[in-house]
Amino acid sequence: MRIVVADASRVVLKIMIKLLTDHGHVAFGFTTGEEALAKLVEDPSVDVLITSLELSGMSGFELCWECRVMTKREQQLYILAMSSLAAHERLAEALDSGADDFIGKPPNPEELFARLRAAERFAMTQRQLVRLATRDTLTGLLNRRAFFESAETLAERRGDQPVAVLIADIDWFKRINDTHGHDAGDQVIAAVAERINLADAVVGRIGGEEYALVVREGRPSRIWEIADGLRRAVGDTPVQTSLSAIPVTISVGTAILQPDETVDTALRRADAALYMAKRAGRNRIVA
Ligand code: GH3
Ligand code: MG
Ligand code: MG
Ligand code: MG
Repeated sequence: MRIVVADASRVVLKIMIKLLTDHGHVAFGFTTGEEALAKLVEDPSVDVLITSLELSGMSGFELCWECRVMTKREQQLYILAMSSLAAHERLAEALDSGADDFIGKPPNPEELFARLRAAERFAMTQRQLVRLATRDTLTGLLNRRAFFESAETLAERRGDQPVAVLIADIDWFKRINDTHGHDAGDQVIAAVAERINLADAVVGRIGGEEYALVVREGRPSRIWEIADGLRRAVGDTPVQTSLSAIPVTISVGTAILQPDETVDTALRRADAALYMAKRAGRNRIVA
């Protein structure tokens, strides 16, 4: 795991970091709460914070509290509070400040690793829950709700950077189901998802055979190229299912987010464009 340790004593830090690194963890030591917090805010991949409650400047209690407020993580940070003072009084206070668990200082290595194993179990459950809540099981893309959440967040923080939305819908999909069966249809849905899952976009499955993307792009010609790239990625090669190679095409509608517009309304405009693409014969883009 990736672990941040905060303790006022450089000696304690050195010992703990050696102990943690020897056990295969990646550890970062800080002598103040301010520095530890800065690391946690900028590095969302940290799993665990082990903090002494007695820090100069920002206290360990404040650090616990700030972590809960400041680090907007999809995945929770596990906080292990460490104190040499009257353990029981401080325990309640530390937990109320947002700590998950508590260990005496200096920590007994066996106890420390047992508590870190508990943290690991917690983190794994958390990851599974986040995945179940946000991902579509068939394609692994964001599900409808998570797509809108991520897309709106991206849109809110876009600043001067323009953003566009795209809707892609598989053409004549009912025929694919009717001709090749529902299982093959599912395989087509998954294969199309893989082909349109652009690395630098928020991508979701928002309907049965309907996908939506948000890209950081405002130039109409580039948006059209992105959309046509998706169209070709799907249409150029038939989808190989367990039984047959199925030719598949998509139609795409696009819209550029206007200032103050939400993803939801822009997507409605993209959907209207998609409808026109279908009317015009499918396997095409309407911007
Ligand atoms: P169009 O070109 O106008 O989009 O025609 P279409 O046949 O694709 O029409 P429509 O979008 O209305 O059809 C979607 C069909 O997708 C209807 C539904 O039976 C099927 N479908 C929805 N979800 C799933 C799924 O998870 N798996 C499979 N196999 N089929 C699905
Ligand atoms: Mg349709
Ligand atoms: Mg369709
Ligand atoms: Mg559809």
